[in-house]
Amino acid sequence: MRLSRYFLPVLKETPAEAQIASHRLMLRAGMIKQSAAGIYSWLPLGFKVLKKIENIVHEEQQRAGHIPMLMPTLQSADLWRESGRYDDYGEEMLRITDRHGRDMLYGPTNEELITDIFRSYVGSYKDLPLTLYHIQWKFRDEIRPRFGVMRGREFYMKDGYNFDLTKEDALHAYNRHLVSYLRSYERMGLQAIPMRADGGPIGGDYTHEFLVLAETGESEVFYDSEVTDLTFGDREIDYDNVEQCQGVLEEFTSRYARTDETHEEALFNEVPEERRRTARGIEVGQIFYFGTKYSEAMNATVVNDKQERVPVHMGSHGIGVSRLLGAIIEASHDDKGIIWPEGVTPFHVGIVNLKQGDDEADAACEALYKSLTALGLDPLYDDRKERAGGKFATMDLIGLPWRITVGPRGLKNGVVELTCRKTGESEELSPELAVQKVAEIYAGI
Ligand code: P5A
Repeated sequence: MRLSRYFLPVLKETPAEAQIASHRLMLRAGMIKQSAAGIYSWLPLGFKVLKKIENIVHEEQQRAGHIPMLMPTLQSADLWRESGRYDDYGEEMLRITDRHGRDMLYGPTNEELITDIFRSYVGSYKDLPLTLYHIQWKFRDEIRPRFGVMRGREFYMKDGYNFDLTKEDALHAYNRHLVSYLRSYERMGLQAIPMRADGGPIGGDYTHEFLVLAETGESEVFYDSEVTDLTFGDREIDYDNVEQCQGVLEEFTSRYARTDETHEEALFNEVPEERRRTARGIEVGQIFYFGTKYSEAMNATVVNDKQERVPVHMGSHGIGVSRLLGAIIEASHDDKGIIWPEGVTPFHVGIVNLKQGDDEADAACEALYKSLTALGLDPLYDDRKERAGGKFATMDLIGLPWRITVGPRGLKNGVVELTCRKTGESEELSPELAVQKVAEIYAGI
């Protein structure tokens, strides 16, 4: 993309309404624009990152054997009356009446809708196990939407639902989700720690939240510092292997790590004092096992091998896709702007032409742009007639992990400059080597 033809409405001033870095930076970098309290338009740069995150989630869900689909945002109230949650959900549910006077709602989550789909088509244990998921907008009429996309009213969520014959099978589905979530967050450059949590309005007492540690996080968390040493890495996992998935659960959840809702001071005090930590965290996902809560209320049953009709065991699993942008920025920024992890960056590399209009510099930038694109990379070429300082400031603000700077002086010696956004370190190399290096960096991502 050439910046002169892109739509990147960066702001010079710091918006007064933004209280935390990620919100400020998303507004300043022209990623989002508020349309109403807690509701945002995703401008091209923000949309690009949103799609990158969504794509990682899709890949990791499908790697785990979960099946993508799409359900609507608007739902009929009838299903929620069946489960008993229509009244329970309270003011957070946005209720709508259509022209025929039918009660509708903008879905805050989809347990009811998916259970209805399941019971309409599945009747035998032979069709299990089954995990369906979608990535769709949700609406929760939060009393205090704040911090931009972090606590929105309309937000983008991946929500998955498993249907199993037995509790054991459903717990395997739970473990599969835990593994796939760990992988997903790491690919986004994040450490998200699974912590024992509370079921809230979704229900179930077996649930973990995934938290990214950050001072601006809304949850208070208590943990054994050893949990921050754990990484999933690129180990191979067989998602059908029950013991392997259970092993990962034990590895990542056996130490003390809890949100304030489930915190137990006495248990926490058993952790050696030097390892006890109290901090704040951003909840970027939650997984639940809730047994037959919805299947019994909504009559979602299958016939087992003894010809008995039994309710299925279920769980649901959510990732806050739009919230993740905020969480990633909270975890990775400096006073100049965002620093995108390579896995989610909107463009792989920026090209800064120090002297637009200079034949040699223009030609070198064009050549770089072509070679990078030919390798399947996605560069952002700042081809505007602007001061070098302004171009650098924009690149730093929007946070591309790598920048190639091209100017007449370097070109005389046959070199361009490759700069790492995170460390600020630069090296001079030939344009060919710079392209090769960028390609190598992204080869495994
Ligand atoms: C699991 C999937 C559920 O809704 N039902 C379907 C279960 N879980 S949850 O924890 O309530 O939400 C899942 C994740 O969505 C994100 N999230 C939000 N993001 C932005 N703004 C909000 N107002 C908001 N509410 C929830 C969180 O990341 C949460 O973990």
